[in-house]
Amino acid sequence: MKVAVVGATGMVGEVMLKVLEERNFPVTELLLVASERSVGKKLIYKNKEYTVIGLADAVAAKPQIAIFSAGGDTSLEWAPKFAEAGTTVVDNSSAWRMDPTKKLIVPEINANELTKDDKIIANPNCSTIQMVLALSQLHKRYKMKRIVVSTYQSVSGTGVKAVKQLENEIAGIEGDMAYPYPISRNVLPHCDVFLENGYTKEEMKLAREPQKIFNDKTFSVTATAVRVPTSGGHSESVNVQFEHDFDLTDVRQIISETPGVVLQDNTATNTYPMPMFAHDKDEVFVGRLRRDESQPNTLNMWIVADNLRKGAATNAIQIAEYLIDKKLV
Ligand code: A2P
Ligand code: 11C
Repeated sequence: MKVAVVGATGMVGEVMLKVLEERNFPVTELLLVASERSVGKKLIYKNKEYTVIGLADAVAAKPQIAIFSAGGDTSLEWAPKFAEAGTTVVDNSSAWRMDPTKKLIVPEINANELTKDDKIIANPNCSTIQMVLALSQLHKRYKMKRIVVSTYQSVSGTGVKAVKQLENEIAGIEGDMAYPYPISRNVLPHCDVFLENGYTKEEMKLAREPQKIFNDKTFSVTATAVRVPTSGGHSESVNVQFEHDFDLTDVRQIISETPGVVLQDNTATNTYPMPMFAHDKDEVFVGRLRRDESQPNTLNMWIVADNLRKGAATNAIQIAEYLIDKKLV
């Protein structure tokens, strides 16, 4: 496969190269693409040096697959150009997610919707991916009615500048601020920009993307997204009400059998998911399973994943693997 990684110099791009290498992705030719600022820069993949190229050169090279993580504006402008040249784009930005003509894919849930005609495929938001994957098999069995989710999101979700802000604050160094307030020793109920309805963009992604992924509008989601001073790994407290009642033993069994999900749930041994355990892992970790005693058919759970892996790079690469496996590219 001739593969382009667009945004290869970025934080997600770096993880993409690592994941492609780890999974021994069938790369025959690799194009590493970034902004004009980075053209000529050298990057290493599988011990070999590659020179970063610009977008126009990458389109002209007609890769079979282009995996994008270079921001929404780059995707809006360039994904259609790649698609026109015959390249299938897997896009990690929010640009195309809610476009009714584009599919929003978590491979374990809905990759079977993909066809050869899908030339731009959207990767969901990181906090959405881990939540829907953890809930996917429970939804099948008990049918979700309503989700109330509160997130505890790491600074790596914001980008390099935010990671630097946290590091500077811990080291007591003055520097540029990615957030309007300090993040060290603080918690910001503010991920991404505020919208007219008083929610943030991140909260609305959590509210809307799951229905599209499950192709099901019969359940609803309300979210509060919070930034916490962890460097990597997003955590979520999820309260989910089902149509049907459940048995906690069955819930544990279902979660432990959900592809891509690991159950970490034993209060006797203080076993529960944490960002420090999820770091550099491709799976989604679930624990603190307990019945919400305040209303029927309702479950409380805690979900953690590496937001740069399953939340971004790994999910996008799994989509690309599916396309190859099913001969859709
Ligand atoms: P560059 O390093 O040349 O700026 P991050 O999410 O860590 O901020 O990274 C964003 C990625 O997207 C980087 O690889 C960045 O390249 C790339 N990028 C940003 N703007 C553009 C653009 N206009 N065209 C191509 N790549 C871009
Ligand atoms: C965050 N979820 O943690 C964001 C980062 O729509 O792909 C990813 C933004 C997106 O702030």
